[in-house]
Amino acid sequence: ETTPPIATREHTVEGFVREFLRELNFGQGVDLTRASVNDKYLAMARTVRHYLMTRWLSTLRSQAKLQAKSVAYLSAEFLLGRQLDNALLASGLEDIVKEGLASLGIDLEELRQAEIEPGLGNGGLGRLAACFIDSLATMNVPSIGYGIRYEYGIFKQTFVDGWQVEKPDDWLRLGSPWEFPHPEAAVKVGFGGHVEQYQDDDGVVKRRWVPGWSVLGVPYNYMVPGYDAGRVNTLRLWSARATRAFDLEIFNSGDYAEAVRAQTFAENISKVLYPEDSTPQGKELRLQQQYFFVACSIKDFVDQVLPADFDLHKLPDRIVFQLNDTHPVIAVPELMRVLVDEKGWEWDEAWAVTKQCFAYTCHTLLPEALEVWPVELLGRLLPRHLEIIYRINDEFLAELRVAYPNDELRVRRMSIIAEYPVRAVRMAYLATVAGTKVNGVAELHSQLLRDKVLDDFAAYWPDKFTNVTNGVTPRRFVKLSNPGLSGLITEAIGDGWVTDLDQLKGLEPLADDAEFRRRFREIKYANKQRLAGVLAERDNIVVNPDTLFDVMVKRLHEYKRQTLKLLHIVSLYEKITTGELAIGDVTPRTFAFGAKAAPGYVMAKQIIGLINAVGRTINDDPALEGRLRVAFPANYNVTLAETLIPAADLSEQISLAGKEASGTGNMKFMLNGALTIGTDDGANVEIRQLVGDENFFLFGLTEPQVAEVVERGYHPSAYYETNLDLRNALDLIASGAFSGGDRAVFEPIVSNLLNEDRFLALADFQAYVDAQARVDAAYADTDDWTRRAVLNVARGGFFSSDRSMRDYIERIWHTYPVAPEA
Ligand code: 26W
Repeated sequence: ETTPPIATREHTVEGFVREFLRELNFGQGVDLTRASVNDKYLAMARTVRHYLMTRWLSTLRSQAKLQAKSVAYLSAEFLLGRQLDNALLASGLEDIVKEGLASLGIDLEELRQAEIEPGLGNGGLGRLAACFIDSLATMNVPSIGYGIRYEYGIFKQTFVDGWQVEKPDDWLRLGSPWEFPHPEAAVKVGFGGHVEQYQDDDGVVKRRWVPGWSVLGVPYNYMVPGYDAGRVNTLRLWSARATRAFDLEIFNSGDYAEAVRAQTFAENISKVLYPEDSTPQGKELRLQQQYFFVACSIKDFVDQVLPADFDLHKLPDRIVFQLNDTHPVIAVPELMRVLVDEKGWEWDEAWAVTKQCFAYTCHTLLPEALEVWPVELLGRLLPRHLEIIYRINDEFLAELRVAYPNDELRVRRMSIIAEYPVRAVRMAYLATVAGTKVNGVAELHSQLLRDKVLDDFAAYWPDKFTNVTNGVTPRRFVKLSNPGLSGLITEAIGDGWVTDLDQLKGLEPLADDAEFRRRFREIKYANKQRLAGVLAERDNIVVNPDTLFDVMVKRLHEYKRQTLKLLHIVSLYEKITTGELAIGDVTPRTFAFGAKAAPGYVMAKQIIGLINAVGRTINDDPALEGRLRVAFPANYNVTLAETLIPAADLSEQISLAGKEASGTGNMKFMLNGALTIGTDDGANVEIRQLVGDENFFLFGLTEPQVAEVVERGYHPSAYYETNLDLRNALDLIASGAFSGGDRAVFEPIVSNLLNEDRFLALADFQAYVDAQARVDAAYADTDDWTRRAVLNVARGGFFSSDRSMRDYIERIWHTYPVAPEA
């Protein structure tokens, strides 16, 4: 058989220059002398992606031929970050491009800065999905990511008088060179309507869904290029369009305005990413989004990806749908509906297949973050799915009643349907019942899932539960974001670490090498200078690279306890202003924050206001002699993380024990040579085990201690009354010292801490301050600090997302790598 050839590009400077000019002239329709930065960026992006095309097409071709078992990673969020550098790295074009652009008098850095990052995620969960697909491609694992092409990503954060104000993230406005739209391959998705009974050709009574309305899902493909000649996998994001029938009907009725409105209605589904992180709003549009992308994806996989003659009974040998939290769990009844209603299978037959096709990852422990959909809403939007969920639940409960004949209370506890406060579907329970495996994202988190959140299920299905500790991609978060350190590492141990991060172990002996430490320190210093430049340019913020960079970047949430860090800062300030502490005895520090608050999360927005207010006061106070500074750049995102993290000395991971599922920022800091001050929470536990107690600043209550304190009855005011430093800090905030004398402004924060303090910030205050004193002492010995920093890098290899992928493969997916044909 003859296979048509795939076009290739010439990997030379001249070849690149030719392709680039062709894109600029023919693609953008401009000549270099008149090209804008955006023209050049777009031409550059298209040129680079052409260099990846051969690998992408041959990956697709080999997958079509081999039909190897694949992973479909279903995620409502993919927080990709900028694409250009990653594509350059993956295509091995960096040197050629630098030379080629230079010969044209173009500055690569300027083009880099022109890219608007696709912020299609909120935080940890979305960025994790992006790291995972990078690792899967690099490791040659057949896989596809499925998600939503939001027209507006995570909002752009601005500060007005220190208060967060959100602006729409219009990330597509200057063009989107990384995507391949396929409107001709749109799929139709129904909503609403009713379920009807009918007789099939054999006279059997069946039920089927008659949707009330439908929309089209248009696939947009993105390349997911593996590092160093790996596969180029696909990320397929769905965009909603009105169906032709939908608006034609209304057009024919003569109501033009109504027809256009209908179009807007349909397209709203993929309009905007919900900025809620951890508190579900129960909004109808959000359920529409979830069903929309999941229905598109299943249809796509069954009808397009699989060969036409595929026997769906073999589906579990060909695919595993990994559910990234509960957001895509409606896929379970959807696959049942496809098999039973559309393919005409028996229920039992369909359930036997369906329950082998899914696995579920839980990313939280907060009870309020567990999604539940009111039956009223679900039944209105997806009536057939609700029926299917009821039947899954009926059969599950019947099974439980056999296993636990005298324990009706337990059976009710385990019901997928909650009865209170309203009848609702517990999506985590549905995922647990349907999935082959349920995993948490760090050892402690998985343990708490088994022991607390899903304890009844773990007792019933002990083997279903497993752990896969999160990881981060070393390509983006070390190699690209920290070129200085990457160069030093490669010089010392070769470049194998980029795809085999355990090789960082080879750096351990160098922690005792004074010359290595000197160079390591020099790189950290240069990274601080680079950050200082970015903050000056981007935010008009001045920071001093000769200070300790103490960094806390993550979503703003009470459980993460930005207020605890703030109390430390305020306490320091208070002691200096009262003369209790001489300014000359204070370790010069730059406290950097980056955090977005969900727009409706009032307390989180208050805390942002307070950080900025404290920052303004401290930064303007000449008595501090510039030794303390607060830097809170607005709109923390992946791009900023890439310069902030490599510049950090100290990583703040101070959530209340038992609340942070894993954390992944903690891993990025470790791999970039920051030391961690942290609680015994999430993946901090594993970080500390690996790096050693002596190289980690541990403080605070442990999870069992937290449980005990809460059990006994927690009274935050007791800490206020007995701890003078804490009282002084809180009193200073309450006095209006940071709000121009207005005591009302931050009163809600203070009274919340004194009266409720759900996350025990006051209980951990003294331990935190003591740990910060240990940080100061350790930092004073510069050379020894560097030794510990080197050990953090050397012992961080475990936190590569490549390792996470190996764990998923071994414990959950049972798939195999398949290299693309040459
Ligand atoms: C709107 C409802 C909702 C509920 C939960 C939205 C988003 C969530 C996510 C589960 C929140 C999230 O991003 N969790 C984070 O996942 C990371 C990756 O596993 C972990 O590292 C973080 O600890 C966890 O908070």
